[in-house]
Amino acid sequence: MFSKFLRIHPSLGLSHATSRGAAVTKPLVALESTIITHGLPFPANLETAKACEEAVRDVGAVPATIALLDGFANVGLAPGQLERLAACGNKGGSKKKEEVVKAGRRDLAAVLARPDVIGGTTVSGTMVLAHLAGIEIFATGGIGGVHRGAQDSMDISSDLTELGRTPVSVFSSGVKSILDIARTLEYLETQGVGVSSFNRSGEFPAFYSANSGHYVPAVNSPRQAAEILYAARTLGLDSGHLFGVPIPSQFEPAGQAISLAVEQAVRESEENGIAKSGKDVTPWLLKRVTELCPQALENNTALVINNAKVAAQTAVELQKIRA
Ligand code: PSU
Ligand code: MN
Repeated sequence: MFSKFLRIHPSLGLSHATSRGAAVTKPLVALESTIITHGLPFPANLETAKACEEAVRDVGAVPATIALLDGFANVGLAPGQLERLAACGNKGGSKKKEEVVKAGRRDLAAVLARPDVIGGTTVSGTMVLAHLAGIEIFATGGIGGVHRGAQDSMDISSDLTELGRTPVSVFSSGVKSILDIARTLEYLETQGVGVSSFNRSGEFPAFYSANSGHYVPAVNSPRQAAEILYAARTLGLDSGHLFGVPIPSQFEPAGQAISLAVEQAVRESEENGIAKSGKDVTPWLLKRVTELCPQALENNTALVINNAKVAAQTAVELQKIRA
């Protein structure tokens, strides 16, 4: 029933397309693809995507990068497909420039109906497809959130409502300070989404910095995270859980300089009207921050790979609990 548009890579060990109740045998970690198509520049996007998959394999789990290609929702990609994603758009240097769309939940059907268009799936889009494939754990860099000024623009990422309605847990370094962190946490509470931080203090991370000044319950190990997920699934909760994983401490010193770049980017986006242009806001801000502060790219890459590792460790622990 779900298989027509779903193409699951054999490495996942799922013999057929599944939804709820799938007999999943390997610890699986979903990875998104908007970060490849819109979030990071070439070739850092390809290097990061490969390194995330490697970090997942290193701890004994199986990575499943998810993207829309050739009219299918692909769950788990071949190396050539990762390269296509990294090179599409403008700057990849590929001979054939392929059309690419940033695909959240609302965009999935329209992109699948056009096999010539590539979809880089956001956190919301990836969560939908991971769930259809029976994958419970998902790693990324930062999720979308409540934008600053959302009281006027109503720009609240569909990532937050997805977390409220789909039982996939997301490991990220929180939300970038291009967003309103306090209101993002409030909105997650409204959606009934459990939030935990791998900071011992419980401070929710703020992407380039481990600290945001906002506190949630702390979780001290992948084992503890897995216990939360086990309880949530056993209870039958239909919502997701958000785990905040702080950036590794050796990358934190540059956080201050990057924060200044973030502030400037947000100011510019307001001045030139970008802040009102829907789905383009986040990619524009991400690009501008990297232009203003090139160090941001290295730190972004480092935290994404670390999040993939912690998510994979949790997937392995969850499987041990169930064994
Ligand atoms: N934040 C980042 N890097 C990203 C994104 C967010 O630091 O690449 C991407 C993710 O795919 C996320 C999406 O799901 O942007 C959110 O976009 P929007 O704000 O339009 O919902
Ligand atoms: Mn938005």
